Amino acid sequence: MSQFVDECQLNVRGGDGGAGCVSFRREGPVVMGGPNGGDGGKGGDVWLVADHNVSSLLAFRDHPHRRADDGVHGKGKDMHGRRGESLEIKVPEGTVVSDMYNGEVLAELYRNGDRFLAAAGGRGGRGNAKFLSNRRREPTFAEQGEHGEERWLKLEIQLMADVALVGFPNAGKSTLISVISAAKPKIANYPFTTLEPNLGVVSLDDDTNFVVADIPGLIEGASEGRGLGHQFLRHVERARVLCLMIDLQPMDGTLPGDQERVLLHELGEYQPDLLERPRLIVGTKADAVQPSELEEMGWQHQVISAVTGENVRDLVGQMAALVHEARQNAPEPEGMVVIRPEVTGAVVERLEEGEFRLVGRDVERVVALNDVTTVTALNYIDYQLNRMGVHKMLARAGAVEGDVVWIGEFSFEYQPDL
Ligand SMILES: Nc1nc2c(ncn2[C@@H]2O[C@H](COP(=O)(O)OP(=O)(O)OP(=O)(O)O)[C@@H](O)[C@H]2O)c(=O)[nH]1
Ligand SMILES: [Mg+2]
Repeated sequence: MSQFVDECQLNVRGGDGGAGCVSFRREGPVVMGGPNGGDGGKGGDVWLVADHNVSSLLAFRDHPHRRADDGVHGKGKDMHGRRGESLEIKVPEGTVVSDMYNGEVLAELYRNGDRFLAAAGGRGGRGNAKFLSNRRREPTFAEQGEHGEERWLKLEIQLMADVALVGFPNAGKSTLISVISAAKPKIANYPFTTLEPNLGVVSLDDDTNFVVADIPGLIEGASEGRGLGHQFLRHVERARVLCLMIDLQPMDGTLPGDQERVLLHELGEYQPDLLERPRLIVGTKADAVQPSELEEMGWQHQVISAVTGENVRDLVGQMAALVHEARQNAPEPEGMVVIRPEVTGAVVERLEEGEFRLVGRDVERVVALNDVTTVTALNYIDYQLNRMGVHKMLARAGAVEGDVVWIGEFSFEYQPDL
């Protein structure tokens, strides 16, 4: 039995964008032709993808860092750098992804194929060919690639039940799950032994496994809040297949037919389409009843004994078949993607006295030049920042002449417009 890790931390990092290139055409007697530096390639993205062949988060425990490839730098002769290859990390179905620091849920990857962009690769830098303009005939700078996004995530598995075991208290639900899966719930001969749903993975062979949920017992009136069943009906709601477990040796003597009627009534009251779900009906504790008693009760359905194992394999086979069919019919996964707002433009932050910081993807990009020491590069930066309204923003934030303004690693002295 493979170890089951249901929570882990994961550090993801998109690839860095490749740098743009500074290069000029050299042809014949022309000493320096036009600029022909190519753009850097975009860094690869990191995606989390739900995959039904992955069953645990174990792989991340020893290797919590995952990184996509960097983009390749641009070259001369207008050659653009190749994109960094994206990384697809397979996670089990039912993985819930949240931000490790603030706990915010970012994505729920429930079904095979659901995907989430965990860390975007950085944009590639533009080569100097892109900076050619009427005013700038010889751009001697290009952009650096942008860094890939990096973040710490918490992954948790919230298994979704394929099959929900639904029955009266004491019907033998926990006993069955303990026999067909590795789940080891408490079993006892009194009602309401199970207070919280237990989940177990049933593995038939390498390719076939499904999740069974042992739900606390349902009683008449559960849909109106009686007993424990009510709050757990929502677990039933998510299951693809229902298995009604009817106690053939009920403590309180409720006839099997009445149990079946009550269970169906409660399910339907809670949510009518639960009655449309594929379902199996099975009598439990077959070892404790005589065939003649079954006949007296008018029992028409199959019977099992979790204690002797009678018909259990057969029941598991039927579950697998219904689950398989239900999976096939399941609507195509929508490929859940969560889009996070991104700080574009610019925001002014006040640091200590006389210092400010400009934050935002766009301003940061403006200064991401390979060579910020050339006059053309500095002119370019000044022109772009002005165009973005940064000077006005700084004035409004109270900047005065000589104050230091930071953008990333780059800094300049503030000069108010004269
Ligand atoms: N003879 C016999 N007894 C069984 C069988 N399955 C379960 N039992 C007994 O029935 C009692 C209740 O079993 P559980 O599996 O705890 O029942 P449950 O449906 O999970 O009950 P709740 O959690 O209270 O809803 C226990 O004493 C079991 O040993 C069976 O196949 N044959
Ligand atoms: Mg139980």
